[in-house]
Amino acid sequence: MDKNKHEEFPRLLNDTFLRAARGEKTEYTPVWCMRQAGRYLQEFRQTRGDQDFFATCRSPETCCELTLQPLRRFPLDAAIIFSDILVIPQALGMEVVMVAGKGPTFPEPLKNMEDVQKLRKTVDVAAELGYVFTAITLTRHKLQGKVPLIGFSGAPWTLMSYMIEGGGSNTMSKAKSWLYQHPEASHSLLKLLTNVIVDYLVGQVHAGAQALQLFESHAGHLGSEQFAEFALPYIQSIAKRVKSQLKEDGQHPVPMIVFAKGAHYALEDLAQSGYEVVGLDWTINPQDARQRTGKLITLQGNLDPCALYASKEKIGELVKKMLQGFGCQRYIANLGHGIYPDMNPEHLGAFVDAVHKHSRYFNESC
Ligand code: 1CP
Repeated sequence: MDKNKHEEFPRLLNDTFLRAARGEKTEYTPVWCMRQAGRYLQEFRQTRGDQDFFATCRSPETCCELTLQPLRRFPLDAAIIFSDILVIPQALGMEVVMVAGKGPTFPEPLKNMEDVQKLRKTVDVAAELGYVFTAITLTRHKLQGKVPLIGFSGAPWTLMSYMIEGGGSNTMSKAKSWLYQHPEASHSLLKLLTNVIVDYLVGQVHAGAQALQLFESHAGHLGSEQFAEFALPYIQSIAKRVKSQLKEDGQHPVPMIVFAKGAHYALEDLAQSGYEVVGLDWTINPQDARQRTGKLITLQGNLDPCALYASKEKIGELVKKMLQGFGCQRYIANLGHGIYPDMNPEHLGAFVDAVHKHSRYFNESC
């Protein structure tokens, strides 16, 4: 990858999100929203049209357009590249299709160790996922330095659970049965995923991503012991390896965010897992989170997405309370999970405005 490409990118005009992520002082609290490029926007639905979801993911121009749409509406402090976490199982050789009304589906999920053996042992990420890198580079140019661009990946356990369940699941019982019945096979699959994720995230930075978020969306299905055995070591290894690879490549480091949904039991461990930022879901109380993690990391989150169903006035009150709970520095505001398709975009606007308005006032005094 051409390292010098970075020098050609437009100059960054708003680095508030990056400064907060690095633990530097900010005049106000930066804010973005998980799934900000999504179906709740009429223009998103129009652009997506009837096109197959993964065909959209493979079209850099469309990914770029979808990424930019929420920024035209709201003064968000970061963009996140439109893609999906399930492009990695595809790169490993699995078929994933989007079934209307059902979500992403694997026609042939993993059933046993023999199926793991059939996966690609190594993945040339530039060849298999180069379309994501192209989308990132294009978006960096089209953003014109307005805000930083976040790249992302699913974390190993979350990807493993989709590959075994074959789609979404309430219990994750098939994937969890592997952890109890086939711990060794589970570890070899998790290791394989970790290797691909590291190359994929490094490639995203080379392509122009200015921060990275790792989504361990299914952490809540693991208890603390299984998280410690099957999730945390891989999460830690990803941060360490991505950072050392970037250094070796002569690339600037970028802040890394870990979002382990439902892993409140592991908050202290996550705070020391090598990430600059820990993303929180809405089940964690902001004051408790701050107390348990100290002032050494930046926290991100965590308004209940369903709070966007409340009136704009109520959203303002909830934001004020959330900002007070987290304290004014080392904080990035977000929802505790992605925005839902039936939500009113204006209410996301009210959320963003309330964060900016109230935090300017709070941050003056600290
Ligand atoms: O047709 C559509 O538009 C389908 C909806 C949709 C969208 C908008 C899917 C299917 N993926 C996406 C984009 C997406 N996915 C982004 C875009 C950037 C942004 O945030 O704006 C991101 C970051 C993801 C990541 C993702 N995909 C996660 C991790 C985040 C999370 O929500 O926890 C997960 C779990 C997925 C899987 C997935 N993809 C799509 C759906 C409906 C799901 C969930 C399936 C399930 O578990 O039932």
